[in-house]
Amino acid sequence: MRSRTQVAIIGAGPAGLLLSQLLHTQGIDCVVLERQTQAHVEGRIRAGVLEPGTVALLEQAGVAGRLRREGLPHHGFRLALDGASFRVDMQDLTGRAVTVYGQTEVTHDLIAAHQARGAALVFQAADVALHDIAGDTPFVTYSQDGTAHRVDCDYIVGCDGYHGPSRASIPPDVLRVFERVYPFGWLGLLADVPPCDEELIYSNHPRGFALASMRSPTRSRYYVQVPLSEKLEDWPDERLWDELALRLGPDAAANMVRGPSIEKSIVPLRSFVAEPMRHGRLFLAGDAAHIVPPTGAKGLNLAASDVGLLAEGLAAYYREHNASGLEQYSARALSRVWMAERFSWWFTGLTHRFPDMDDFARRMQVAELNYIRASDHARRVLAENYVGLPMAYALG
Ligand code: RFL
Ligand code: PHB
Repeated sequence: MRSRTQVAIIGAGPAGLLLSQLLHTQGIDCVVLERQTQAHVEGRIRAGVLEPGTVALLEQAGVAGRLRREGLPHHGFRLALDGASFRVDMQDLTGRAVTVYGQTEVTHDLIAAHQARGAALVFQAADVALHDIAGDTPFVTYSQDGTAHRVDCDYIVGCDGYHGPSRASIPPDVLRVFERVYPFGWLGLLADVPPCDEELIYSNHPRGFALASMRSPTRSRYYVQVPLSEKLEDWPDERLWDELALRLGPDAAANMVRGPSIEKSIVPLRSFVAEPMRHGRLFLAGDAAHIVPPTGAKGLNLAASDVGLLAEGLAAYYREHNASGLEQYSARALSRVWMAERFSWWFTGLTHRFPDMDDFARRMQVAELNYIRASDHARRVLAENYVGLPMAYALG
């Protein structure tokens, strides 16, 4: 079966779904092709913190109704060193706040909006392949239920995550990749218990990093740093709760409500950037082009700022034949990406135990955390990055 659209989007994660919704508001026709089932896409537990810029894009896309009602505004967060914590007041330091609202909910709201308007959102699209990306007549092929499909288009946008086919379609002599793999992962736990604090707690502890986060007043999300060799079956819930109580410190432990996990998984930590984010008629957005360690809560937010830029560029192109936004997309997106990469790498280094860390390196962490606690300037640098750097920083 053969069809035609203006923009073919590969991947129905937050990047692909938000882009499709933003393009819809501009009257641009697109198709989203997703390999997994809807249930699989909606069931993935991932990020939880939205920058104000991401919330603004979801508003612009017309999908922020439930987010406005149920999202939790967070004006600050806590940093703990060896169990004693202090607060970083984002609102006071930057005038802005983040919103705690799960990626699962964002994805759910975006899919619901697509289905309500009967948009072209194809689940279980197998063998997605990109063709003629460097030429003038790009197209995407896939199969579904044994039928072969071909979608002709003006542009292809690869929103298919780290393992998808889009980045792999760019010739290796064009693509440059930059990478850091960290020697540990995060063991995460989701449980239907009230959070141990009103705000998030990032903890640097001699036993390793821990994070207390949440999804709602009745659902908690916790993480502990673990070696990559660790097996999930060696972490029954009670062991994980004990470890969290130790690493987060006595105040958090006193308020911690334990309960059975409803999800538990180990995620490796990686920094990765692929340059450029455009090749011919293919654009990359979100995890397809870059990965950050989750410490800075930037992964989902970068996916959103990429597609915000791309939607603007495509709108100008279709509205007034102005291709400058599309031409500048890669450089502008990468400029912001690198700033978020730097922050995520730095915050990971500040809060985690590294296997090769000597006493000097530990003292450096302690001194830096004490400096952040003591200095408004140092706290403002942290808060400005955490809440999300203004797009203007990247536009030059
Ligand atoms: P996604 O969400 O990975 O979506 C990509 C989509 O593309 C589909 N796909 C294909 N579709 C068609 N054909 C193919 N051949 C395809 N191959 C793949 C996939 O099925 C999927 O639906 O990327 P996107 O949209 O760029 O969004 C990025 C965010 O999801 C990501 O940055 C964050 O979730 C990263 N991340 C976290 N970020 C945080 O800020 N905090 C976290 O706690 C956090 N936890 C996580 C995470 C990422 C994880 N991954 C990717 C392994 C936990 C995990 C497990
Ligand atoms: C989460 O709630 O999953 C979360 C929050 C903050 C992070 C990472 C993950 O930095």
